[in-house]
Amino acid sequence: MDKPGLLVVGVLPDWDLEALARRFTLHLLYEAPDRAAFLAQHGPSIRAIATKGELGADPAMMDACPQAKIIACYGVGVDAIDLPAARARGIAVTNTPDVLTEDVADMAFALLLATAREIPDCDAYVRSGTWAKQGPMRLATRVWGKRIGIVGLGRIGRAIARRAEGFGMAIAYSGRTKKDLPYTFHASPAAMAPHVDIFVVSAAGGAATAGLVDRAAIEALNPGVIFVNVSRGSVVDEAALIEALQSGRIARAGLDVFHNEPAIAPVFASFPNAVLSPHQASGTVETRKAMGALMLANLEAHFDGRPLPTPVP
Ligand code: 8YV
Repeated sequence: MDKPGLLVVGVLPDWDLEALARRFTLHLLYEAPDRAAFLAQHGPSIRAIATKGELGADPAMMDACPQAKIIACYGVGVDAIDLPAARARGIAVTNTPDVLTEDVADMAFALLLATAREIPDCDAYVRSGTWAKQGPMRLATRVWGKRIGIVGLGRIGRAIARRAEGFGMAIAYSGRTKKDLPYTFHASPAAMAPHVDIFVVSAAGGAATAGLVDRAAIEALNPGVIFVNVSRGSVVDEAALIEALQSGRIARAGLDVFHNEPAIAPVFASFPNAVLSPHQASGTVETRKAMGALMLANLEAHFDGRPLPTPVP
């Protein structure tokens, strides 16, 4: 029997492509020089779409693949998938929650420690021989025991908070609802901003949170604050963020996500007080294998007529 056609929107590791190819006929959209022509040619035989958090799926793609009744996302964030359009077409959407939570929280702390303790500069100081020539390096700033504020206390936000407990921090959060947790709740990022030394963004992306960390929130930050974002660039007013980095209100920033990835605003590269990362928070072999396996499990369940393991409501 012919294997069902699967549209693969973005590059996936070979181990995933091999596993998917056992069950599906793969159509690799990312290799196509002309996307529209590729979709026109293969769309009619495609019965499922495998996409990625940052690539999503738009209505034109859905319309080009009228037989596709599932979009499986390799990533937890489905903000780039047009969910109402999928719903209107009777297309199920799945994502990969939980399996990446701890890695993303690790990355938030990696960026926090790297910025506060100036790890990239430490590394350069040793490699360049400056240490041997000039002696001890300038002093950095402490992480443990500080006041951390987390925007969005979902799965990832809670994993960041658990790590913050280990660092003896006073923990605050902002979100839609107050949770039954021993952390201080603020109704908005702007309300939380003046009360923290470290400001971490971990809210889900999408229309509901676009610009949630607005200019008012950034201008309410304590001068000297450390700013970390591991969610989506869209959650933050990037112009205000850039101005705050220029003025020094934000003393240090650890950023894994940006507007317009991967062609981000070039000015970020000019900030000596920022540590930049290419949307890499879930980027470990272990987690990416788990994400690929969960995406495949969702696709298999769909074609076997079983309940989807992780549907997006
Ligand atoms: C990306 C992510 O999906 O899970 C998410 O929402 O942003 C990431 O895990 C990852 O880069 C795979 O493309």
